[in-house]
Amino acid sequence: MSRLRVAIQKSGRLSEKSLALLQSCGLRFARSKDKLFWYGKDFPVDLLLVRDDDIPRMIMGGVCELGIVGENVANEVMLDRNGGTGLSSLRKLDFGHCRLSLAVPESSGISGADGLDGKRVATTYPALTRELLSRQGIEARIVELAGSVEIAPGLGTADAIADLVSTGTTLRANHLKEVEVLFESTAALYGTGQALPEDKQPLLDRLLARIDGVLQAQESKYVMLHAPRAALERIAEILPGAEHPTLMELEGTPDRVAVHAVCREGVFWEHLEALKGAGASAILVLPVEKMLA
Ligand code: PRT
Ligand code: ZN
Repeated sequence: MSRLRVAIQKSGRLSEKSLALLQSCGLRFARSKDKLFWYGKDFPVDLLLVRDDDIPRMIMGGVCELGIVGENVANEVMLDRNGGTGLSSLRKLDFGHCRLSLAVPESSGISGADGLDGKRVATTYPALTRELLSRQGIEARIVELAGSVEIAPGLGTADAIADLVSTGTTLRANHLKEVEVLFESTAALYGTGQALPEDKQPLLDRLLARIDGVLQAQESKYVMLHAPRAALERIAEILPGAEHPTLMELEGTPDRVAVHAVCREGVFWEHLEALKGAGASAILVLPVEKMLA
């Protein structure tokens, strides 16, 4: 029987959440410690555990059909390969958030990309940095480094860096200031962008539908409340992202109804207070575990 392979990062910032996403889709694996291959038990999808940098090329080379990797890494490979056919983002995921930013020594007078023409910019993302700068008409001298980019200005090998930032702690510890965000990145699910062979495509479609269900459920809440019939219109306006709420009669009180709704946006205390203000009572907000449209 045909199977799919998904590559995820073996150990790093994306590992845990990549695995958790697949597990939320009902995938279970026979884990083999230290091995790179986990066999999918209930659903014919196997895991490859590798370095994140290898994932785009594994998809392009046909080693696996899918992979979860940062957009920063995937875009670097695509640009390096002149547009990189055989790699395409299928779903943006809500983890691995970071930004590729320009940073300069605290004492530097450079205040953004426009001060970098002809200057040396150290980065582990040479193709992406060159592309993003040249879109602004800036031609910098890219100094490609394998790691520890943040120490390059102090060593005198670069005037600026283009590096990933999340909290900014690393920059501060190295007396660098962030002067411009070049690229916002999250983790994403990548595939080849082409239709798979007939035996595999239905499997991919099923997996994508489950992933969509998980992503939607993460954002959604199930809200239940009691409300006067007269306030229904106002209440429907307040419920964030709710489509077609369900109305139910409340035994013995014909002017009050129970409202149930799936809200596809965050439900905050402010919403609950506004609902109460509009006449709602007995308001309950429940997490949604699974969803299939
Ligand atoms: O071993 P392997 O090659 O698989 O792992 P890796 O060390 O290359 O990658 P890893 O696990 O560090 O990062 C994997 C992915 O996580 C990256 O490609 C990004 O898409 C995403 N990500 C999110 C980050 C960060 N946040 C991040 N802060 N990747 C790296 N960093 C680094 C950054 O390079 C800098 O050194 O963290 C430092 C800055 O962090 P702050 O919080 O001090 O600003
Ligand atoms: Zn890496």
